[in-house]
Amino acid sequence: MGTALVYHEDMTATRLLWDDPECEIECPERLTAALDGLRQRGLQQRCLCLTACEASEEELGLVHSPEYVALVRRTQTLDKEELQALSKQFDAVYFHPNTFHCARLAVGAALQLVDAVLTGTVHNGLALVRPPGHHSQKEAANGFCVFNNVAIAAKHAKQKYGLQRILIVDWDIHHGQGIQYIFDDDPSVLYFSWHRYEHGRFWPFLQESDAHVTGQGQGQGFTVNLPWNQVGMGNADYLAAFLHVLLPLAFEFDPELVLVSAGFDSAIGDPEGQMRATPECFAHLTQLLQVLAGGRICAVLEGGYYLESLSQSVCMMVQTLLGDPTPPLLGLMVPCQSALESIHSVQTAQVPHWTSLQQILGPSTHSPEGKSLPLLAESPTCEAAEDALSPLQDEVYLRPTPPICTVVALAVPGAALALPPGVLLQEESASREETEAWARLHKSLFQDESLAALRKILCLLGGILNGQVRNGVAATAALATAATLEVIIQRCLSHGAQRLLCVALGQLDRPLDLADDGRVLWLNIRGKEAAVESMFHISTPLPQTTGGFLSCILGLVLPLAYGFQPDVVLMALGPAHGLQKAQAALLASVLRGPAGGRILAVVEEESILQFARTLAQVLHGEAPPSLGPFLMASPEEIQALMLLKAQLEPRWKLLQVAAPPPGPCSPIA
Ligand code: X5A
Ligand code: ZN
Repeated sequence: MGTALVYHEDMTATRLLWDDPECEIECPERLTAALDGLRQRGLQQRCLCLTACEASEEELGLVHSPEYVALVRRTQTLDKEELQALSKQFDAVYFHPNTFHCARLAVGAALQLVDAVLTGTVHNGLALVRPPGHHSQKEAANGFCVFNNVAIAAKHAKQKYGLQRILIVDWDIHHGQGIQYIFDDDPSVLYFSWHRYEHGRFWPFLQESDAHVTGQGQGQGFTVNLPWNQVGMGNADYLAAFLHVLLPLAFEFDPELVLVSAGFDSAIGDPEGQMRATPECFAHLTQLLQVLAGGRICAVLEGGYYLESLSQSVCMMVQTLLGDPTPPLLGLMVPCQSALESIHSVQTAQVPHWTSLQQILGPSTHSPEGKSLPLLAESPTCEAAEDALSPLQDEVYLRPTPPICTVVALAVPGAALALPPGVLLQEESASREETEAWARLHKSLFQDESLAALRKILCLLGGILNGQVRNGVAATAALATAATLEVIIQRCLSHGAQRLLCVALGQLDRPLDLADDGRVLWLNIRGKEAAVESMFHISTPLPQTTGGFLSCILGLVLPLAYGFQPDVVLMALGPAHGLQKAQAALLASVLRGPAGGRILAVVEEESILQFARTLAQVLHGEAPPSLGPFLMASPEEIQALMLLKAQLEPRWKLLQVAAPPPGPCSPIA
């Protein structure tokens, strides 16, 4: 089981034969650049490489009319002038004598990938294809696209495997209007697309790319358009769109398969997109999608025209699909004003269709007379955010994978746990002298057994801090959990960690003598009131519904975690934590993101037998199990979350979900 890479070198055999500035960017080097990058970084060698085969005419017929397929087939024998004349009948398209062959390989590659994932040959994969597909329609080529690779793949997954819910995430910077049209009234395919829109002034200049378009008939609410009205969107804007729009809907939808229309013209340096997201951002977007559909992700290349950025972003995605940790996201984690307006517009359009958004916007927002939330603090304009973002680095950030991935540390023999393959049991302990020195503040709490546990934890933590070990799970003696946390925090701060995020579940108080200097962000999730003691000391009750829990993770924990940019994450399950296994797994899985995979999960000994295996699995890169049916958050849960967010937003800008609309109504204007 692993990651498939589907390709055929014949897909480099179509190219523009005449002068056309609009089409010349769609060139064969796009594929060779991506593949060279994968090879140079040793990523291709780690994938299951499959050679694409042409799709059959029957498979093309899942989306396209026989007449259109016949028309494309005839281009094989046309001369250059005839090809040029035919190309002119479509918008931003060129044909080449090899187009039919390449386009059939592109569809075939997408279908092979879906087969490999749905038969369980691999967990996930990427099809590197040309021509792209998402603009193509039943009877029309459009925007460099000939056949709609991803739409055909979705139809195939429904028809051959009986899937009932497929999520398509289109992160290409153009609107995949072809996919939208094909599944317009189909509630079994949730189509999400963000795209450069500029209020309709950007190609393909369509009204139906705007946020108010949500699908037809039974399919209402299953088309989700997020139009970007300015260029320069960056990592924080993309992350905010995932946390506050896509992921809430996706969890509620509960897909069986995720297809990604993986265009990288949304990355920095691309001449089409003019956006600012760095290649690392695509590692994080991929990792966030991996918690859906049991990790079954099939990505298919769409656009991407700046070869440097394209190849680095493809590497980031494949590396993440393979289970490697995500490199830290650079830049100020502050979404720009225009992005917040766009996010708000799609939330407003979709709120009648999705309970998860009703939770976010508050109970009254979906009724016609309902008012939207009180408007929130200012955020910088796109220009300001742009200045703050670092330019594309010469070398993409690739952390060497630590020699040891995931380690479980137990004081008692761990044989009963049946650890998953690839996860190691910690054998060594830190020296007694060193451990006693760390524990001297709590001498009375650390005796024989608890000291033995602490020795193991310190040894594991040392491995994580010095880069020998990626992450780990450790057991603490029941009475010593709080004291152990305190020692871990001190050890992190005095040995290299600039910022430490502690997510503490259950009855665990923030260590009293910890300075509130911004180096530790303490987030306690437990069964008591929401409270903001400081911008770095926050408590929130543990929601009892799946909807409330998801809102807490996506709307609070992750925005704080990504905004804080920690270099280590500590997740602690203390006494009376009340978490279910699937909840703990989801939390651990997403908390791998903000700190480059460096996370230590500490579990008090009563829960360790129940949680260690699951936590080790997700930290090792497996998808978390499903949370079960989506139940709407209770009014109390929604209120607690909104209260916290309102207090925290001035410091933690990724929490924002609404922005004041510009214009005469605005108090600042
Ligand atoms: C797949 C893709 C873009 C077409 C742009 C035409 N197409 N100006 O990125
Ligand atoms: Zn594109």
